[in-house]
Amino acid sequence: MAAAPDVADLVARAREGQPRAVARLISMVEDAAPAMREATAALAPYSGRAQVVGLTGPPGVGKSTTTSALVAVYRARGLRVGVLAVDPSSPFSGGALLGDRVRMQDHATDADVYIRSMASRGHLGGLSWATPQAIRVLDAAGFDVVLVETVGVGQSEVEVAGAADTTVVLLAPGMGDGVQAAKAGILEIGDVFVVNKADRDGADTTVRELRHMITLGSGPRSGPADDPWSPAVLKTVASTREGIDAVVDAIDAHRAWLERAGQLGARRQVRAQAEIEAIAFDALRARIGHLHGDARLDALAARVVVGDLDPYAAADLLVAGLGA
Ligand SMILES: Nc1nc2c(ncn2[C@@H]2O[C@H](COP(=O)(O)OP(=O)(O)O)[C@@H](O)[C@H]2O)c(=O)[nH]1
Ligand SMILES: [Mg+2]
Repeated sequence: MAAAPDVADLVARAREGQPRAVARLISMVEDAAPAMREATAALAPYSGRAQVVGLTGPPGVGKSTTTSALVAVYRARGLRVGVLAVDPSSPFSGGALLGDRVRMQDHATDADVYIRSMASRGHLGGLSWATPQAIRVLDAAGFDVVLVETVGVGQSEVEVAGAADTTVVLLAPGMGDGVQAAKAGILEIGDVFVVNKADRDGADTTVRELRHMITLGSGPRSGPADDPWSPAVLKTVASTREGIDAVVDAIDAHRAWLERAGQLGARRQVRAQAEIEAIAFDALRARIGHLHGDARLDALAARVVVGDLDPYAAADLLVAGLGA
């Protein structure tokens, strides 16, 4: 077993930009290590500075290629970039993540870029709990931009939208036209839309359909009525980095709007609420889990068996007793 980490030292070294300290802290997040609580407290004063950008979309659309291209643009603009590639669908790092590593190789020797594949390892609370914590580590470590790549599978794109200041939704011609996107609920979460693989046929059709769908509906993320955000729809060829500068400009424009329209604080408030809730649920689940074999649970069960108490009332008594 590894020795209990010296958390203060670890946080200090992460803040100096030492990649091994950053890696250790993120591993603690993934493993839900007991020392994470202390680490989170030590990191808290340094968080809230990074620009957090989520990238989501169907598998194979070019998220990793785009992420790598975005890193190049941010580096050219003198910014330090942290990348989290979160794959909730595979608890064991599989081929997809290996592929990501190859695509990210361009930046492997750059000390101002930190790239990490993260699995949620199926612990309770899963992605919702681990991702914001890992973002906090990178934020406190002084990365100016944190890019979070998530495979668009069901719940995960909604979660990445919750964790990010700006969410970039990627589609490709033929695989995710406007109608499909609307069905998948992806229109509501996108602040910037990118039609990647614009070197293929049908890109203009997809762009047109997306623009149409966006003008039809304005979701809760569009902000105040007198200063709404209308999402940009851009075309890229990530593999040649074509159009990627414009994506960074659109992300920056969105960030400026978030600040101007008072939305940044609002989003972060929602994010913090979700984080607190996830941690609290985890704690509650753990406490209820520990009640198996507990005398209180035994006593309540005995009363339910004989019909002296119904299970709802018993559960109420159990929950009320948790505070004690
Ligand atoms: N033709 C074309 N292929 C691309 C483009 N961007 C990415 N690809 C390729 O699409 C495949 C999937 O890309 P990847 O970034 O791993 O997608 P992800 O699953 O969304 O992360 C890879 O073979 C990429 O080389 C593009 O703009 N045009
Ligand atoms: Mg990928």
